[in-house]
Formats: sequence, C-alpha cells, structure tokens
Amino acid sequence: MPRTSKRPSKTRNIKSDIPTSRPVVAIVMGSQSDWETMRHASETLENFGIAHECRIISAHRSPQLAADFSSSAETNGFEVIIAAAGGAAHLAGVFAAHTTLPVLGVPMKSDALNGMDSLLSTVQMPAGIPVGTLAIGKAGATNAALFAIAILANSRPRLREQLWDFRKAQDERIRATKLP
Ligand code: RP5
Repeated sequence: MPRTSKRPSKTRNIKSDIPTSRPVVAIVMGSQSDWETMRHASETLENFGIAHECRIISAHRSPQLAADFSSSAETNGFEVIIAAAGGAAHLAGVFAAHTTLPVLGVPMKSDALNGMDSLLSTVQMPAGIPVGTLAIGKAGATNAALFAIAILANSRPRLREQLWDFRKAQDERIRATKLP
C-alpha cells in the first residue's frame, strides 16, 4: 500500500460513468492487520470498476498523516471515504472532523472484545460530526463499498443501473437456491 485500482466493471458490459483515471473513494485503515477484512471493500469497488485508493493511516500512530490526508481528500478528488479501525477506533471520527465528505466507518473485529469496542467507538459520534457506521468485519467492509457506490450513483445513472443489476443477480441467486 498505497494501492490503487482502476479495473473496469465486471457487473455489466456497459461503460461506467465513473472516472477511471483518478480514485474517487479512499479506503483507509488503522493497520495492515485490517487489510484481510478491508480487501472485501476494495474487491467490491473493483467489481463495479470504481477507481479507489487503499492506505494504512492510523489516528493514533500517525495522527498528522490522518489530519493531512483527510483535510486534502476533497481537493484530491475523493468523493467518499471508508475508514476502518479496531479497538479504540477513532479513525473514522478523526477523518470526519477534517472533511465534509461522507465518511463510512467499518469497525474491525478485535481480539479483546470481538469488535464491540471498535463498533461503539466508531458509531457513537457526538452530534455535529457524523460517521455512517456499518457492521463489524467483512459484512461491514462489503456494505461500506456498496454504500459508497450508492452515494456515487446519485449523480451517475449508469452506475445506478449497475447497482440495480447487482441487486437483481443477488435476488436471482436466492430464488434459485434449493435446500438439499
Ligand atoms: C487499530 O488497532 C487498527 O485499526 C487495528 O484494527 C488495531 C490493531 O492494530 P495492530 O496492533 O494489529 O497493528 O489501530
């Protein structure tokens, strides 16, 4: 890391209306140990052909980098930030304090408290600085990416169409699944 991805959409054979030349979503995480979970957010964005950047940035261990990256995120072309951290998980809140871009928090499953510490410290933002918090772990990572896509799709009809196609495929898989 940093990693960037510009892979074209796999969900549908149409040209996306997302710019592929510059990352529009930043995925930041407190530690390399978060990557095994957060790669699911990255893979979901890749499947929709959304250029994004993945970085390790810690609110505690690299506080100045966290402030600098979040302060300049909008100027640098990002439209949504996904911030993942575990334990006393302040990363999403710190990012949200420095930008008005939407910040989606993903609580990591921790060894000590199974992610309840991460969840509460990400979700319980005092009024005034919002963080949209997803579920603990892999489901949260995947849904953070889908949420980011939904935000981007507000102003991008072709991306919205891709999102509907994804939902349709999911629905068809459920309908086709038979119990043994
Ligand atoms: C947080 O501390 C990270 O987001 C990670 O989830 C947790 C543990 O980090 P490591 O000790 O594995 O680097 O900052």
